Amino acid sequence: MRPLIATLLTTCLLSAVEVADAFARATAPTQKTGAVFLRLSNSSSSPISLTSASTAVAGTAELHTHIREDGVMKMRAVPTITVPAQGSTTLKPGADHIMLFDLKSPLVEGTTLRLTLTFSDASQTQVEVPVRSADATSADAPKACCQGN
Ligand SMILES: [Cu+2]
Repeated sequence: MRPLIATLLTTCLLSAVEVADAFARATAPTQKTGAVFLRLSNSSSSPISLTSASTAVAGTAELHTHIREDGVMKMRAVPTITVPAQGSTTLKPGADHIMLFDLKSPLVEGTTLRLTLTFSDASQTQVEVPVRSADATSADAPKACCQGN
């Protein structure tokens, strides 16, 4: 067994799911809901599901997806979001996302929020989530071009 894998196995509290490219969208002062997007990569040989999320900045956090119903895109709460074995799942605008309800204060662009993710293997991961603009579509810092996309 190669040394890197041996190291990972000995630190067994580490989740097999790695989080990347997390971002939240800035919210208006009166807005009580927000959304977080990120990519989950599963390095293990079995599927692992994201089962819950929580953050101090919101009363509750739900796992959501978008479905098309009668030609209209609607949001639905889902119990879990599965990350395939040796694969990845991307939570992105218009698809799966983490929905924040009952925001304690607006999400301000340029700040960060701390999110705790719990997985079906009982592991937990804390993520520092940067807040991007209200219409951000990726974790990248905003570009001057691309208005109206
Ligand atoms: Cu939602």
